[in-house]
Amino acid sequence: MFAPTTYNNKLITWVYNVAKLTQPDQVLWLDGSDAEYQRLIKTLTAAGTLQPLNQRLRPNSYLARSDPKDVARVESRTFICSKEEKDAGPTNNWHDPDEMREILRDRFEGSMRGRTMYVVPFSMGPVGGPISQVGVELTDSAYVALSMHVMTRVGQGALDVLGNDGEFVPAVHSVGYPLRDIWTDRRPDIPWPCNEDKYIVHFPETREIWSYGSGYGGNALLGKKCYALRIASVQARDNGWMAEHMMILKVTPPPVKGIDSPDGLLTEWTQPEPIYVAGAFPSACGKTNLAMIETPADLPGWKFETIGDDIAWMKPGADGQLYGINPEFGFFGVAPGTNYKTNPNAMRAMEKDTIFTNVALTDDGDVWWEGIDGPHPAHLVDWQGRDIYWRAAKKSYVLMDADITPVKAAHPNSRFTSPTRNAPSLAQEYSNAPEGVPISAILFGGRRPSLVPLVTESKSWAHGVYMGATIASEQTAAAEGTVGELRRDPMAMKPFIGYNVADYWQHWLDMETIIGESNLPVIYRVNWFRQEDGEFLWPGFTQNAHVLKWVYERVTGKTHALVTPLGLTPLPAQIPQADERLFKVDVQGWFKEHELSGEYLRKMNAPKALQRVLTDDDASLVALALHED
Ligand code: GTP
Ligand code: SPV
Ligand code: MN
Repeated sequence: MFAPTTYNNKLITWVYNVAKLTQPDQVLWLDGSDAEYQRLIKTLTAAGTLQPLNQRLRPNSYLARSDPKDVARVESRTFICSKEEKDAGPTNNWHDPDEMREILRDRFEGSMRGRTMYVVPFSMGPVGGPISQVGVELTDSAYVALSMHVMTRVGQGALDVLGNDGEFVPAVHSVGYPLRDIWTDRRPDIPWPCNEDKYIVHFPETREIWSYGSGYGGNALLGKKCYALRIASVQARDNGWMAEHMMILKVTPPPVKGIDSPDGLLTEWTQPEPIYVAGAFPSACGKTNLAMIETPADLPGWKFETIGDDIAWMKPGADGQLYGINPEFGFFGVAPGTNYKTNPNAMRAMEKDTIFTNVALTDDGDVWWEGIDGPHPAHLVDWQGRDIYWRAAKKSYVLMDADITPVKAAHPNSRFTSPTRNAPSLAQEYSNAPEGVPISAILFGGRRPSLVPLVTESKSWAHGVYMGATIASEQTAAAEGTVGELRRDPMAMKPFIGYNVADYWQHWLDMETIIGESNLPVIYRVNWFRQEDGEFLWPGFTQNAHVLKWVYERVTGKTHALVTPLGLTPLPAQIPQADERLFKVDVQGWFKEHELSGEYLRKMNAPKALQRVLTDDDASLVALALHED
């Protein structure tokens, strides 16, 4: 058994105190080794939480089915417990920290009885890297411990970085399903223990996380949204950097022909420098797809490589540029809709070493979901473990109950958990540039069926911040709520800003002076989702590479752009693949949009600078409207 080597008093005392409160049967420190990973798998298969998949088709891969009531992040049960309510702001649920500590004491008292408490020391970012940080999660879920193994860098390395008195973010997690009462009366465990009562709690001032009642995703893998976004966004504000819900992508153009040699026989080719693009899109709106984009057939020679798919930590470097890392070690990606056409790199990443959660199971022991390649198998076991049958006439799987109820085979928020290293598209900088990659452009996108053009370059940093602040997008299945409803999701961070959204926007505005004008990334608003008559106007997926190419040409000063009231857009010849309706400016529609955005910014008490940008945009629109009349 692994005995931790740490003399960090704060850590040891905290582990002791949490164990005293939660009363697990044993405490196990994780070392992050492969042997340990396999031990966790064994524990979980014995408990019925994991089911081995066909090891020939999916080596080292497993299926988990969650409780049907524990399938996504619970934003309504997520709390920011700052001392003052105004510091949580209008986008967060605030609760008084002292009161919350009492509630938590009550919930966590004895909550791990009969279970093992895993101590999971982890590094967000390469171990010891200049932007990296350490956290420790205490969890009574082996599934969470296993998932942390994939998603973060677990083990002694993180403890070594901590040393005797290093700081770490403490994160306590319990599924809230103890197996014993105070007297030793036992109840049997179940495959997906959880509790109806859920609390996902953050104390931003003391940088602590407490999560109770859920075992799913961002609710439970505390390095991800709770730490790397909610707590880190507060640290970032305090220290002049940024923690964002962004993918990072490397874009390399083809070599260009240089001057021919005097004899005319030798052609010299030079390879232009790559650029790095970050992009914020709300949950389940295409970050993973874009991060893993393949070169389309009509852009030979262009290369796109993955740095990260969900989270970016970005700090100004010594040369003034903004450097970004992906602090994660794995992908926790949306399964439905993923196939060898839409995201071949994700498909390859999950060919092995993957934990699938809430997808369907085929008769030959492989996984299946809506939108995967190939025909519909006649029979599947759905994400809830029920037999379902394909009915072509109904274009649906059905249950053979009295009503022949149509059902989804996989849950819309079913996910794959795969190691980052499995992605063939991974850029070498992911592992060999712990100092991060210089970010030249930032994309903001959302699902907008109308109005918003394919791509618009901001007129200034503040204009770009305004573009991010006013992102609206259709609700997806990544959190509870009504799918399809348009909701505001500023910088795709609405559920993840650990403090007041108005202060967050001010921090974004302040980054202009922190980074300095000559090093500022250029901000773009993009929209892959514009529709007409219910059809997407843009094919999206690999075709998004054309937008990336245009962004590359813009930030490297290689091309002009069309000036519009809303910002700069490509000249028609620059993206000939794009239907002109993708760029149509519906003036009346935008007036309405500005009205709503203005209302929203005022309601959020946005910095005046953002409200001014909106007024300027509106004035440009008036000019256009007059011109058109
Ligand atoms: P989180 O992991 O929840 O933060 O989300 P993500 O942003 O990584 O989402 P992901 O890439 O998994 O989004 C997948 C969804 O976006 C699927 O429904 C895809 O079909 C859809 N999608 C991705 N790219 C495109 C695109 O270019 N066009 C269209 N129409 N849909 C897209
Ligand atoms: C998201 O919802 O943005 C995710 C999935 O990336 S989760 O980790 O569950 O938050
Ligand atoms: Mn996400």
